[in-house]
Amino acid sequence: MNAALPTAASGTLPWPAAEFEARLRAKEAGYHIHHAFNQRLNSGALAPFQVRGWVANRFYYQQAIPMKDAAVMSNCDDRETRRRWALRLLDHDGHDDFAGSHAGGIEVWTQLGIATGLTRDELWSQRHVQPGVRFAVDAYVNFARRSCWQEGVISSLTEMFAPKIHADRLAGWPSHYPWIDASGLAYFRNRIPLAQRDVEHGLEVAQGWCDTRAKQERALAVLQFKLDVLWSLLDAVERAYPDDMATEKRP
Ligand code: AHQ
Repeated sequence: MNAALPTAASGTLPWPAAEFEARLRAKEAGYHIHHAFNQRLNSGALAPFQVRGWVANRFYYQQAIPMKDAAVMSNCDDRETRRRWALRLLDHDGHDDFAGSHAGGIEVWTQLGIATGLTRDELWSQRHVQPGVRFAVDAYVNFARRSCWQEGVISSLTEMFAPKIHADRLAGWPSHYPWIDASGLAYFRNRIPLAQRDVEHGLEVAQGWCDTRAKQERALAVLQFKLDVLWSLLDAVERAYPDDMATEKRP
């Protein structure tokens, strides 16, 4: 009697590439676009202090991204990958004269903060950053530091779902939050093509690295970890800025 031949269905052979990608994309169900705080934010249900609280806390995430990306680079022995990955750092930190379109995403997010009524010092001092936000973001950076570069790349694939959340903001905020100057929304507009470029690279790495079923399953677990980072960040922001927050404590 021959032992059952290994098959993808039996859990021993890797899934075909298209099925593996579909399973990665199916994780969208856990993306923070579905978090109650994000649904209130993008439907116009939040007060200005709550929007400012979110912007100030997400600034901590944005500032961490180039450090996370540098951690991935520091683990990467492949020059071709580093050449492509280096673009991500420039996207966030800026390049050349660091002015205008060269200022970088962290500066553009600073402009978003100022458009909501925060000061540059409020953002850069990190004084509004909540413990749960700091823990979630630091967990992401530390994951990149201690993981192989391929898993670090895979963890960025939550951006497969990011174009929709940016599009929601661009579509809704001007009417929901007319008190925010429309120029402040530039970060969301700028990020969409960059996210699409980065996801293309990330999926190439995931497909090349995950040549066994175990690695494919591990990639799904890595993506779930990052989804949990984003979800936990919003949990902490939601808890910090309740509708009945004392007026004098509001950002
Ligand atoms: O503005 C975002 C960004 O620059 C990045 C980089 C990428 C990564 O390396 O993990 N993920 C990411 C994300 C950004 N914005 C988030 C949002 O909701 O505005 C989404 C987030 C992501 O989907 O991972």
